[in-house]
Amino acid sequence: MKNSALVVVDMLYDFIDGSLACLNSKNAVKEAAGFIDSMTSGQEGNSNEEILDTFPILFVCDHHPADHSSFREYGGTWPPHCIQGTHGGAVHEILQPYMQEELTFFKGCDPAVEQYSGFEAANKAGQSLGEILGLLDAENVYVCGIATEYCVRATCEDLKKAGFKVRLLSNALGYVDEAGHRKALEEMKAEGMIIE
Ligand code: VGL
Ligand code: ZN
Repeated sequence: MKNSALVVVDMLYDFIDGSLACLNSKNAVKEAAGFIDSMTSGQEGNSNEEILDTFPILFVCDHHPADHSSFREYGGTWPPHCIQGTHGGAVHEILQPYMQEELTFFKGCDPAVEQYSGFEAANKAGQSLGEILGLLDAENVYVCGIATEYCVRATCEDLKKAGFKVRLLSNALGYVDEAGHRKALEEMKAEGMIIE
């Protein structure tokens, strides 16, 4: 499909079954993979690279140093998570085949700075998510990921501000708290995001 892209936010092992395991995460990963299949089913037999030519999939990854200020031990509120180079910081294996270096964005890399929004993330070449989505000429941006109340929401709000049509895949979300998730969805709907 032309002018569409998918942003996968923090579908990383620590948020799925690790130190910050979130509700519905395993199911959310399966839903995300199913969505990718459904968007690319007309392209059966094609390589993942060809799929990405027509339906770009961008990955946002929490990518903390071991002494990040968001960790309790260093004055923050979270247990240590998504430390650079660890299994906990890796994207779930069923989504890994769709990853490309230039479409993978890292955030939370500076020990002193908390970054929830994918818009603050950069790829290896230093390009931002917004910059690349602009280059891809994406109009509809589908979003899935973890956690609804934090990084997913912050990313969606920045996408909306930047003028993209945000389509939130509500079955492909993991969350810290069920009531918080529902409230965030309601509020995002009111902010103009499309809940799919
Ligand atoms: C997140 C807590 C800490 C998230 C990241 O991805 O929503 N939450 N770091
Ligand atoms: Zn984090």
